[in-house]
Amino acid sequence: MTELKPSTKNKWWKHPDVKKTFIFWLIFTPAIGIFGTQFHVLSMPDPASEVMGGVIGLMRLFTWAAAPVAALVFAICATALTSSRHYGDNPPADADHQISNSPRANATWIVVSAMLCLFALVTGLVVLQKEGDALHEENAIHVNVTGQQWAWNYDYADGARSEVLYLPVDVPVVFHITSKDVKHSFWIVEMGIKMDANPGYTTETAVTPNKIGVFNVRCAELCGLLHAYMQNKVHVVSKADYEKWLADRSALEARS
Ligand SMILES: [Cu+2]
Repeated sequence: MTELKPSTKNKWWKHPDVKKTFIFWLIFTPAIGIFGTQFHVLSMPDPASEVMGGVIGLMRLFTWAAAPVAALVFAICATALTSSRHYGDNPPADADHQISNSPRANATWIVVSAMLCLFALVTGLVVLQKEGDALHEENAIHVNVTGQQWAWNYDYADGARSEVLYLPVDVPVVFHITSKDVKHSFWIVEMGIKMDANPGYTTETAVTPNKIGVFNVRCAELCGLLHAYMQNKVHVVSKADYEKWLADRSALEARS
């Protein structure tokens, strides 16, 4: 193998392939970031709670944080695919630009990946905290949620049971969740909350719906044959409509 002059050997960044990779990286980073964040908007529902707004914001932030890393992998691939080939058994004269076994490169990558993990952890916990906030609201409505193969039932504080979830807008609601048979997961898609429903145990989650409309409740834990159909709707209505629904429902139950 041809030895390189020490001055050239140390300046690996002057290698044409490294420069090419850098240019690819400069192009790919914003491309992945922009495409990724637009893709999230297309695939995620319009938020119906502050928590979901936070989740979508987090997905965008993580996409931008991951874009330079993904872009580096793609840039190296693109350089490898577009650089001139080398044939023969011997390595090319300039092959000594590898950075494997470089303590500095290892240390840099460990520090960068640790910082990225820490960033993801801290920003994730901040959004999770928002979900926790509604748990401690004094004016919150409490609803017991029971999952069973393959339906959700809702018990309100007044003892009445409903197969449809009605909630007033802008009022915090605490869900006490359990299961009658196997593990399920209570998921209100547009509100960004999801919590396991375990038999013999009650879990809690809370949210404040901030948009009037009809949203999806699904099971997010594979729970048997009809798991995919274990879904119903949550109706978020004005406070007046909610009171009316409660009164109508009580009247219906009194008659039956
Ligand atoms: Cu399920």
